Amino acid sequence: MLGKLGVSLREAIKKFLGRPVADELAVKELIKDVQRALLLADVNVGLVLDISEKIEERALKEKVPSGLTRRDVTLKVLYEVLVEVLGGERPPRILYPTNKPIVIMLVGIQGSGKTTTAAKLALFYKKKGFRPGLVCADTFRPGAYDQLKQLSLKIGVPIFGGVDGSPVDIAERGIKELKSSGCNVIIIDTAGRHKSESSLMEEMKLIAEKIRPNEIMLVIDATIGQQAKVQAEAFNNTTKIGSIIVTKLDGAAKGGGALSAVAATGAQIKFIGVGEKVDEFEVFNPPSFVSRLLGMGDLKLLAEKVKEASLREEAIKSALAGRLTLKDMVSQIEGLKKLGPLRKILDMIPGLGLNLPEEIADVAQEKLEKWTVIVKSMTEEELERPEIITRSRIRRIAKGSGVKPRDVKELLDSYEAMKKMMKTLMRKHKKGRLPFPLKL
Ligand SMILES: Nc1nc2c(ncn2[C@@H]2O[C@H](COP(=O)(O)OP(=O)(O)OP(=O)(O)O)[C@@H](O)[C@H]2O)c(=O)[nH]1
Ligand SMILES: [Mg+2]
Repeated sequence: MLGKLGVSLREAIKKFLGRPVADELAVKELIKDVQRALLLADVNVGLVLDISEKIEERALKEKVPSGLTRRDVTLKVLYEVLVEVLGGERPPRILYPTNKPIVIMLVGIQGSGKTTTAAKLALFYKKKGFRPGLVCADTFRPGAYDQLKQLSLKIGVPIFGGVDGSPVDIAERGIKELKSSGCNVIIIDTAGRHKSESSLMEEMKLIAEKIRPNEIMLVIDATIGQQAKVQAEAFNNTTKIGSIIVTKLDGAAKGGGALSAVAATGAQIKFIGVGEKVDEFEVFNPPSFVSRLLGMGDLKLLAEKVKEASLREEAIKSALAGRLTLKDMVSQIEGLKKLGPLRKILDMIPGLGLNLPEEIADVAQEKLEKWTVIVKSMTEEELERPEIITRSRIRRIAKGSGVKPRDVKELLDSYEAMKKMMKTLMRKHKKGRLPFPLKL
């Protein structure tokens, strides 16, 4: 997939990894190689400059969390910037039928791959357990029906078409017939008589008004590179229920240009075609796409590791730096819990020899929620100096927050335990016995 672009990006990374240190020079060289690869793949020059700037800025400035290297951070940045360029982390929202059948209409200029894609899409839904049906509303090209019929036989999906009438008539009849025979995903293949996007959009609007599909998918041929932008833009401005399928990405020298240009318009790419066969088709998910492109399946993992490591550092530092108040504790635990069990985090600091009190390490989510409410029922004074909280105050706080007095007591006990632990940690730090650098 994206043969050449992938190869040159992977070579750039290999070269970068082969450098003795990931210094400014190495990062700049990597960026140059990435630029070259992207430009060759027909990615827009402005976009390439934008990408380069972002990588340079972030790769050299972002903090390197302990346990990781500048190299890790640079690769993470490269991965993240490319994912962003292709549409971001969020997976595409594929439309599925609920209790009502859905109708999907495919449009696109001549030869873009609509008919092939109609069958691919039908197979995709069939594999997911739905009951797709195909409609051939292409009355323009002789043999259009036969082509789709052949494909439908191959994948074992019912088809409607090959009858007289206007495309709209055929589509309407097809939808009705397939629905009544139990299909719940109806895919309409239309004619691609258009060479330009403007006439295509006109006709698309006309047909769509009549048959009211749930989704219109524009099929774009990746071999046109960044020119895909014009089509995607016109399409995006014409319909609100549109998404995009980019075909022929297998070996398309300009595929990178096509994908990035489409993504830049804000249109959503939902699927890609990666071969002539009916199963050479996939959901377009930028994170996994970029990981494969860069030949590093675990780049997403690395990105998460880097993020987590710096969060962890922050959390520990702020817990140690500030005098821990009761209010802080609850939010601290909340924050730390997001990083996994607290104990595991502190265990990661080698040689600390710290035993976290059980009751804090294992604070359950419900308890944490309870504590959050309890803290809100306390006065500022109580929060600052918990030692003034007498039994009668405990009863009042419990009442105010709708919990039992023993819940309030438990929070106070946990707070004492945590404070003690922090003191031990601080003592170790002052004696210079903390194995990690800490700027307090
Ligand atoms: N390599 C490759 N070829 C593809 C892909 N998708 C479609 N094709 C080929 O592209 C050619 C055109 O595909 P069609 O599906 O007939 O395109 P169309 O948009 O229906 O064409 P018209 O109906 O004439 O507008 C065929 O030879 C397909 O096999 C793909 O993802 N990869
Ligand atoms: Mg066709």
